[in-house]
Amino acid sequence: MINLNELEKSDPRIAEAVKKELKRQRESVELIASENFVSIPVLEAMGTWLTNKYSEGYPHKRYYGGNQFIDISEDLAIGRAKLLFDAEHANVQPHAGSQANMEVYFALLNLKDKILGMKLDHGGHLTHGSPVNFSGKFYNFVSYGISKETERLDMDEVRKIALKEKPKMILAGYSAYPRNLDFREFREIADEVGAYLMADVAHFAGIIAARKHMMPFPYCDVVTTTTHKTLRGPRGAIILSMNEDRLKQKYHPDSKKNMARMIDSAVFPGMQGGPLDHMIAAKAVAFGEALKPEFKDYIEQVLKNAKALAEGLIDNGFKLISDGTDNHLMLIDLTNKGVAGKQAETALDEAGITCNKNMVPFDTRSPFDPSGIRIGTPAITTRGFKEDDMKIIADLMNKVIENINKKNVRENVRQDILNLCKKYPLYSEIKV
Ligand code: DSN
Repeated sequence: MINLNELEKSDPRIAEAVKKELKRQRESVELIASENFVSIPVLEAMGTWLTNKYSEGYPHKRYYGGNQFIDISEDLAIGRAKLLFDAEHANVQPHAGSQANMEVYFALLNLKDKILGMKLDHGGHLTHGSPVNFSGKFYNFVSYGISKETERLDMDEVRKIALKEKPKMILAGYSAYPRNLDFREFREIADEVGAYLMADVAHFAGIIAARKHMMPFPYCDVVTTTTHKTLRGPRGAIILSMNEDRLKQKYHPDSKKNMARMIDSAVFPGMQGGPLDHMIAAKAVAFGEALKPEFKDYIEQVLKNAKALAEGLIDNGFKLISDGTDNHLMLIDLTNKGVAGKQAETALDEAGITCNKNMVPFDTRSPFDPSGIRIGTPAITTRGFKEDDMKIIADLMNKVIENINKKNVRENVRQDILNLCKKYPLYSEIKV
């Protein structure tokens, strides 16, 4: 049983902040599309003495002694990750998604090489070439976006850009795109221009693991994902790759290099030192959970809830990018409601609904005060929310947005949200 008894005695100010955060999570509707609530076993694994160990290297090949039990944990994490994603190789040591992406670029490319990725304001990620991020500074990123008419990816356009730019790598993946990706089409384009195909599936890894999205392998050469979004594990990331022989033939016919070795040495010693062994153990626990049939039910409900929430919002006059969703997230352009993203984020937060402001494609406003918000259903589905609750949430969101200057409306909605949250207790086993 997790409690904070010792923390309360030794550091009451931190204990207080930790307790208040639990109360906030329990009493609000968490719609941030990239967040989730891990299980108690995952929390327990994270809070162990595995954090005390140094284990540079990989299982059974370490630079420090005393790693026999760390090896068991990392071997389990690797084996489960491979099963979840049909991968031939898994590196479970990346500390976070940005590191994982950096490690792949470092493994396969030279500085200033050209990468074709999705535009940030069309749903791409900071590490997909933003000029303020290492990716935009160290590599030569060119980008594809969505079509203005359909608000979806136009693969003919991606192909045209790839043929013109001849990138060394094509990057498929997003952090704010509400539709599925077709890895097979990306592969065809990559083959035409002789590029590596990398997928960053951080947002939809859980949907892939539940086999509710096209599998990235065998189409992609390498796949990165964080472990804490739809996959519902601890914070962190992994890198997956495919059949070494195929890659050897394709890229390095005469050398001993292969994808697995290149990735492993980019992670350690290339970019990282000692792995976070307590987090790797927690990743293993979460992957074990994701291999169970219940995880498939969970992801199905995430998708049903997203569809129901999208419908509820559309019924309330909200403009959703691409007019709906295939996955766990929705991107809402608030222009027709006369409210900006930042104002909406603050007002909804006061009412107990947590989301984030977000650029929308072709946004004319700034990233600090964009036109939209992004929402998603992974966290509330973990709590047990169902389709009927989505209709209620959509109506309450509309109430707040339509009455953006009315504090009393927000206070009334806050009460409705508290009542809704009481129906689905969070971490009721934890008494702090
Ligand atoms: N910050 C994450 C998200 O919210 O999508 C991506 O890394």
